[in-house]
Amino acid sequence: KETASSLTRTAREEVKSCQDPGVSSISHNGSSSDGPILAFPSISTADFQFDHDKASDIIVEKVEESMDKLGNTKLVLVDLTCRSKILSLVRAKAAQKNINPKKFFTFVGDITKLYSERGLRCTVIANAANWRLKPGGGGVNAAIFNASGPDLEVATKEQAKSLVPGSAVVVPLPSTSPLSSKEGVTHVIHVLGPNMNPQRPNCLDGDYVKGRQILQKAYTSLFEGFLSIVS
Ligand code: AR6
Repeated sequence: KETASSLTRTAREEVKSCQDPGVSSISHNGSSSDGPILAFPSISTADFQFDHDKASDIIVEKVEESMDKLGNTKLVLVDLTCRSKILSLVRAKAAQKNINPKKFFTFVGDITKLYSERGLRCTVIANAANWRLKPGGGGVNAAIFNASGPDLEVATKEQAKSLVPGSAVVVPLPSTSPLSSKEGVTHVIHVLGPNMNPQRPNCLDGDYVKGRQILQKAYTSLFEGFLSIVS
């Protein structure tokens, strides 16, 4: 049976063995001289079961398209573990396309604790939402709503009641939310991606022609939403 301390040790060793060098050695230290950072999860690739290889092509393509518009801002793809397949696919494809690693990089961590646990201050975070914009349901959606307290649900309702696949909504986070006070998050952008899971609404039944278009639109809406906040 594993004890709490052996689990902590395992987690520490896992982080150490990651390629992810952490914040201190990569100059993304969140200091005030840095521009705003958008941290985003890989939309649709867990609960919504979208193919990882296809999703990674779209992420890199959409990041590349946004590069010229970023100014002093940065984009960061986040996942919980360094064994994340989507992170390694995206890292490899971004390197192949010579995408500037100072403007776009991957990062291992809980998107709701990036500053407190990993020292990376991201003022804007994206959520892989559901169409009703409801808390719970698992994945990153549950984590973000839990970490925000009730403020996010109230603030979200003021902006939108629902989302169609491929769209995003920018929600200013009240300063009373713990995600704002502890992590420095000012906005959450909810994004609804394509769904390939028959157990979830609007399943595309493996139609990757539609799925691709919707995921492309989702990332376009996300990055445009981010740029509209920071410009
Ligand atoms: N921090 C960073 N990344 C995370 C975290 C976290 N705390 N939690 C999960 N991920 P998913 P989807 C990663 O399933 O496929 C929800 O129930 C995860 O490893 O959250 O778009 C909603 O209500 C994966 O790489 O989103 C919707 O109904 C990525 O986040 C549905 O799931 C997205 O995984 C959306 O499914």
